[in-house]
Amino acid sequence: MYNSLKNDKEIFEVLNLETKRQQENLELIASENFVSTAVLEAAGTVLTNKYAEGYPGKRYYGGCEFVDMAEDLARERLKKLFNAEYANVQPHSGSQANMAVLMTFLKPGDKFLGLSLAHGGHLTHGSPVNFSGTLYQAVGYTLNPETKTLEYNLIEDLAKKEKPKLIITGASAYSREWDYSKFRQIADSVGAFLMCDMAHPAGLIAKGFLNNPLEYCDIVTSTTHKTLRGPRGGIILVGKDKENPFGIKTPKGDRIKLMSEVLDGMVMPGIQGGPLMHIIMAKAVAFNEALQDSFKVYAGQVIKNAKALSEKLLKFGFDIVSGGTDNHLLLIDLNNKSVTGKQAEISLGKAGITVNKNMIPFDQRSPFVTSGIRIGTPAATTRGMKENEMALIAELINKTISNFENEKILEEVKAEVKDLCSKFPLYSQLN
Ligand code: DSN
Repeated sequence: MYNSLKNDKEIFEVLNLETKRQQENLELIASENFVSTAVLEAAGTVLTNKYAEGYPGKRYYGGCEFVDMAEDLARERLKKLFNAEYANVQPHSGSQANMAVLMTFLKPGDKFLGLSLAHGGHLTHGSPVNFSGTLYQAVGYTLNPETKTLEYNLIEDLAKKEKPKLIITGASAYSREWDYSKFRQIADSVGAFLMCDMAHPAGLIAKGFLNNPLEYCDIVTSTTHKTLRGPRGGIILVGKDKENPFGIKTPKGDRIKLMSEVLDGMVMPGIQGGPLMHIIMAKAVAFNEALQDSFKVYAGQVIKNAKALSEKLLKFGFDIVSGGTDNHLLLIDLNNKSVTGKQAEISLGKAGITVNKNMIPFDQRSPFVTSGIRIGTPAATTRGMKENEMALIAELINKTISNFENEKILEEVKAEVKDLCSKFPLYSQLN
């Protein structure tokens, strides 16, 4: 692989450095993962050459008969994976998937509710620096100050007061389960549409380890590169609703037909032009991998690892927000360790452990400093690491944070990390 790139020495050097960084460091960023070499290869194919504005069978360009096959496969595999009735695999990113949904359900100026970014939500769930917070009236719901978990009564009160047209569920930094049926009741009580952005836990939901938003929400978006372990990109899904078992209100007429026409049109030409056909083919490859039984073993291990890591960190006196995790990530409140999120991210980075600083609920510090870090297990689990390695990783994190200004100890941890990573080889064929 990559032989032709050797002619471009500067770029080849960048590629080698990044490959080595991924191989020799411990990747604990909760939103990252390592794709299979099949997905890597699919993302680097001749399909990148093809313009295919439109949808399979209805394109604005000739010569689309084979990329149509790739997109049909991606859509069908994705529908099977989530038992969905509708799937759109064209959004270039999760943000674009969310933009297409907001623009479908809302008019500029309309009101919606989303989990506040400072409490674990996402930029596109109403942050004032994002289109979602400037085009619309976004109101953030927050977590219970004591338990740091969702408090459905408060959300219901807020919904009744604000009367939003749409409610967004889902988060980027929330380690607990979501009760979508409760959100459905709240949305119905105020006549709002219900959306879920399941980007973080999508792979865990696909294999039945977490509640399934498709059963309750009118519409579901996701990225494809987190727990789903595909190429970087976005998707939009609508669940099956034949008997309308949960009383989901339809906008009008045939829900699926209407949604397909409106949503497809909102993705292209509404907010995007030509789809990235090489990425759509790579998505199809990843969805097929996720359909396999082995992916269920993987997804289950991601959660076991997060729980093991959380329990061990608790023993070292770390304050895990909400006391633990139900999914692939945990948020650590570092206030009792006298270190900021920024300092922790930097010192862990020096020690070869990659994490991101993260606001904790009710954080007193700015997003550039923060009082916490977010840690996730999807990438380490892909390397084959299990509970024993999580125990070692907790020790290494503890050693680093306890000595965050001691360069000698950080060097020691870095060597231990490199040794651990060498036992779980990654992309050896690319060396
Ligand atoms: N930036 C992503 C994350 O890290 O969670 C969300 O899109």
